[in-house]
Amino acid sequence: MDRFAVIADVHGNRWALEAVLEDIARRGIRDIVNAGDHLFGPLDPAGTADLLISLNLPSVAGNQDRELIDGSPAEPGSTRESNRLALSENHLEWLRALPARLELPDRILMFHGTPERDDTYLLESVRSDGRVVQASADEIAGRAGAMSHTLLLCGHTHIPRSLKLINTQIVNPGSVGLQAYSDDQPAPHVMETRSPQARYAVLARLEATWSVELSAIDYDVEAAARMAERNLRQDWAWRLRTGRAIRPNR
Ligand SMILES: [Mn+2]
Repeated sequence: MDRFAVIADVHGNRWALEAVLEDIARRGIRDIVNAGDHLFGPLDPAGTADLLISLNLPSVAGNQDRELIDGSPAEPGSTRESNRLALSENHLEWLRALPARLELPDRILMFHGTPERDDTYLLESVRSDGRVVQASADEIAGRAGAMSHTLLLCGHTHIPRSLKLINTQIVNPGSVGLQAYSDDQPAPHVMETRSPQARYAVLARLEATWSVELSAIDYDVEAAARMAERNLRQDWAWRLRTGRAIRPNR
């Protein structure tokens, strides 16, 4: 794996995934790894699952993949319920088989949030007032644990970032399928790239180090946004079209 692409947080956006795969192929890159949260959302979970299963990429599970396969009942009318209804047993089997962490050749470790938790941010911190800030080196080191890998690959925040801490390169490629969201844990906050483009990363080995390219590409945003609208999710449609989490009051 001297040159490969990293994708994450596809969130059922098959249109964005297809565009990213095309861009990766256009560049002659054959190896791709996937850091999780593959299907969750009001778009095309089954079509996305079919495509990802056919690709057979080294992949880990995200927190919202876990929510689709845990045994707890889904709230009627929730995304979780509609996704479970849309997915076949084959799709769910595929999700169940995904590991939380994956060791890749040459001391590369991939996970969704942090090595220990799929629902914790690694490179960002949410302050108690809801401000999202870049995590300090101490915070990142505390969450990452022993930094014995040359490369850590994560997702979950949907914010593309790359940084080097001591001897470890840490890369979050950003989200293929959803450029903005809001969450109420650990405090109410928003995450947003403020651009509708799909994100992924290309990594290339340069002797003992890695060069990292964070890519942003166009895709058929309208097709995805119209699907969100068809599923009565105006919030998702706005986020897909703008890369912003909250629609301003008019
Ligand atoms: Mn996630």
